Amino acid sequence: MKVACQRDCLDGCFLILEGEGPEASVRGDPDHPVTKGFACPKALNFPRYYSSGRRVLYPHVRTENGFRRVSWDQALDLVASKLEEVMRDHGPQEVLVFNYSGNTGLINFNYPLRLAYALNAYRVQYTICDEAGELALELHYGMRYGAFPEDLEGAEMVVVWGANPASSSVHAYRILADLKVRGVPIWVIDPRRTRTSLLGNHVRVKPGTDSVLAAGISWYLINEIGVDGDFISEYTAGFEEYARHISKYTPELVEGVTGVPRRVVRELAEDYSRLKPSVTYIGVGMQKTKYGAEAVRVISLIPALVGVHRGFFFCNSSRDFDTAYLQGRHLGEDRRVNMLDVPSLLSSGRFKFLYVYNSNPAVTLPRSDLFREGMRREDLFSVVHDVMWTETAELADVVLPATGMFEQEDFVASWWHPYLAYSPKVWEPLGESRPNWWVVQRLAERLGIEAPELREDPIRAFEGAVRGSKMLRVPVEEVMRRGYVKLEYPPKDEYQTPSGRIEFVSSLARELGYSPLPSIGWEAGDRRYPFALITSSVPHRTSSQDSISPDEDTIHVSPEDAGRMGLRDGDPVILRSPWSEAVARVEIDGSLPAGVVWARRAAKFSKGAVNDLLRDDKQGIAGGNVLNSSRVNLIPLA
Ligand SMILES: Nc1nc2c(c(=O)[nH]1)N[C@H]1C(S)=C(S)[C@@H](COP(=O)(O)OP(=O)(O)OC[C@H]3O[C@@H](n4cnc5c(=O)[nH]c(N)nc54)[C@H](O)[C@@H]3O)O[C@H]1N2
Ligand SMILES: Nc1nc2c(c(=O)[nH]1)N[C@H]1C(S)=C(S)[C@@H](COP(=O)(O)OP(=O)(O)OC[C@H]3O[C@@H](n4cnc5c(=O)[nH]c(N)nc54)[C@H](O)[C@@H]3O)O[C@H]1N2
Ligand SMILES: [Mo]
Repeated sequence: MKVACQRDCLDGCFLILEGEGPEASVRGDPDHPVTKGFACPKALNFPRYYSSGRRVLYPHVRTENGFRRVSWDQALDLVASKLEEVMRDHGPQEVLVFNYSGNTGLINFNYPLRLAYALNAYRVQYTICDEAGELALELHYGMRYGAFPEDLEGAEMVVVWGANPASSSVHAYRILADLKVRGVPIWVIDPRRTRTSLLGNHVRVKPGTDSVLAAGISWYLINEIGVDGDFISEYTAGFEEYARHISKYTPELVEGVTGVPRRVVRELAEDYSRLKPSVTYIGVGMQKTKYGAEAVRVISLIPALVGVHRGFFFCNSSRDFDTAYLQGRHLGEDRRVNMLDVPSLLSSGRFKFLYVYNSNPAVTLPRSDLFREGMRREDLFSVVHDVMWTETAELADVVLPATGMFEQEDFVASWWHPYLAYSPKVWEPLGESRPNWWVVQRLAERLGIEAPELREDPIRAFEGAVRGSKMLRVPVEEVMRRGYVKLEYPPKDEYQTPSGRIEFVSSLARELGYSPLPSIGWEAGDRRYPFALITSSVPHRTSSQDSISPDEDTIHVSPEDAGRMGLRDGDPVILRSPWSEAVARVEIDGSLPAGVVWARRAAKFSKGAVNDLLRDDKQGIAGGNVLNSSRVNLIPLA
């Protein structure tokens, strides 16, 4: 049985699944051009994970003494009547549908929003991941697609900038490891030493200063090494103004701000000039900083200086599918609230009805402590549809069981490679679990919503969304029959900006009210919170998923800081941010520089969670998050 992984991950694997239940086996499809016959540790664990005791098997309703199992009819009747009550007493502006990326199947992700639109309710603006960086690319390039896996395979040089594919994209890591064997230079820009940084020249930039480092590389190219004048005059606009802007970021200033010696900045600039085509693999991790999307702008413009068409990769999800149709946007008003604001809004009394699917915001949002506080409000009715008993589900008024990855059909597209895959239903749903679209259809019936979109068969809905696509050249039935097909992206040298060129000075930015030139910047440190707190992915988990037993994570501290503070492995410390505290055990970690502490994404400590401590303010662009610009103090507890 062949299935497509629906996790929010670049690799978008095509898997071979044998058997049903915990003993089933998973391997990568050897014929798939990117999966190439191997799977990551998460996928190998899927059969056990999806068969585990953490599954929500039946609908449950909260009572005074815990959850009580009810029938689907009872649960749906209750949810529909509460929803009607809130709509009548407070109006749709007090109803919030919160979803994100627990399942990235195009149907499972999008279809349920039809209910939100039909009600004129609020939905969320997706700002927790890479959206700000995506807009950053659009400002200068039109569409955001860049290098594909085959471009990476053919690169003469690779710069991995604030990403850790050894954890977050094992198929990209495999390509990098092969390139290293072939002697292709690899640069890795990351404050931490990682398995990826061991592949090449490791540049230990100070957290949050990447836009300045990118300006420094550009400075050398423009002022000393030379740029590709022919390319610049044929394919770009605004170079002179950009060059003047960059001239402020002198080697002295760049070295002082980023901590990277100017000799290294120059060497990297020389490699950019000498080794072509290169691919700069830009990380979401780096982008989650105060100037993260600005850094994406400057980094993405380096290839334009040396004459490489779209020589970057950040997110290839530019697709011409009619997502608006799949989401039913025509059914009502487009009311959105920035995800990052949801914890503070909920805890301050906003929204009376909350419907969560595909997400575990009680541990994945910044200020997750406020999210949990909000969920405890008496005047909030909350419904969580999830596969597992998560931290968010535990706080809900009604918990509904969702089908696991192999128990539902869907179409899956990657944000790295160009293949669209079909994943059939191959396991019987466990317990009474149901897919996302099924639940909203049943609610719509009960609410008397007439719109045929809320009765539409999900496969037909998907067909409606791809009917006009130029990228998908075959009928949906053929995707289902073949398993996966390659989407056709526009050529690399086509730029969909108003001028049809790479715009060093972005006209779209001007139109949207952003600075037409990248706003290069960095934040000063804060003595009261002397440690930069970085969180990132780990190989055996996707965000908050994949754990079968309860978590207790550690806070990683550099040997220098631990030595200075007299901390040993396992010692408890208070982690204090300007608004919240947690208690965690220390793990001394030689991969960290002094002044930086690390935990895995969505880590849970002996008291509190790492996300409680994180900043919820925004980047200048697209309301993007600044999770990795968070700061804490460490206070030994013993
Ligand atoms: N195994 C696994 N794979 C995943 C995921 C997962 O949870 N687990 N999540 C998926 C998702 S949703 C995403 S968005 C991607 C993310 O994948 P990546 O882009 O690789 O992101 P992260 O793993 O969060 O962080 C990568 C690196 O950014 C570094 N970093 C942090 N701050 C800075 C900085 O200021 N400057 C620089 N230069 N580097 C910095 C961190 O030290 C870390 O090593 O991975 C996807 N793949
Ligand atoms: N500290 C810190 N926090 C982070 C990040 C970080 O780097 N550091 N990264 C952020 C990023 S990049 C991302 S993308 C977000 C991800 O944040 P979330 O969207 O919350 O993602 P997950 O934790 O992967 O999973 C969400 C839930 O979806 C459920 N689910 C899976 N499949 C289905 C389904 O078919 N139906 C339903 N109804 N539910 C399903 C899972 O069981 C899980 O409970 O986390 C963000 N949070
Ligand atoms: Mo993400």
